[in-house]
Amino acid sequence: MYVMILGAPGSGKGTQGKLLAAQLGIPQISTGDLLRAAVRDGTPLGKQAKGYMDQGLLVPDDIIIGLIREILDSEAGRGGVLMDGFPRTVPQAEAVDRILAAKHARVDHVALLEVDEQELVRRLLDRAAKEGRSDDNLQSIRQRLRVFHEQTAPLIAFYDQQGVVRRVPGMGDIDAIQQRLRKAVAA
Ligand code: B4P
Repeated sequence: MYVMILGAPGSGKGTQGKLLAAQLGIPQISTGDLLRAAVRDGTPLGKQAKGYMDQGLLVPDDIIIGLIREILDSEAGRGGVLMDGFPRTVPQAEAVDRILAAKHARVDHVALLEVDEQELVRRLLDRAAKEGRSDDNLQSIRQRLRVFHEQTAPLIAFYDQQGVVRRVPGMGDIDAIQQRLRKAVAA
């Protein structure tokens, strides 16, 4: 099963993705986590990505598509994957469709977490106070929200055409949201 979690920064993609992947018994892949690990390890990928991430911009598509292709072609990606934070642009979504089609597979579900903008900012500032992530400052958060509306929101129409979007209210208690998400991808 190939499942994507789509949502604005702070919508709970990482939080919910981990729980859902464990329940479905498939690996969870977060492009954000992979990029942060690369930055931490000072790899060539991390050096390329850091400037974009700190400014709240997307890392260029060719870099991200190469990263995802490697995972989907590996043993770990063979039986299905839950992706959070990917895809984020229409070219990324088109690329994953091509990669999966070559394996006679397709995207099964795209869960869209819907959260009010005020709550998104509150969560990210709260995380900034707790974890000090370098892109969780007000300027970068505003930029990430702009990028979401301009570059990622068009994916909703892209996947609506495939009939795979499951809209999930993402406000409230983490466990309650998880229950809604499980129901949505089981439908
Ligand atoms: P990500 O790591 O994906 O970060 P994000 O969109 O900001 O959301 P995140 O996953 O952290 O937040 P979440 O909603 O889980 O990306 C970071 C950067 O990497 C991007 O800006 C970009 O530069 C780059 N990147 C990543 N993927 C890319 C791609 N495909 N293409 C190009 N560039 C890419 O949760 C946020 C907080 O809310 C957490 O602290 C959590 O504890 C809290 N929370 C969650 N649910 C809650 C709830 N119900 N109630 C209260 N708090 C909650």
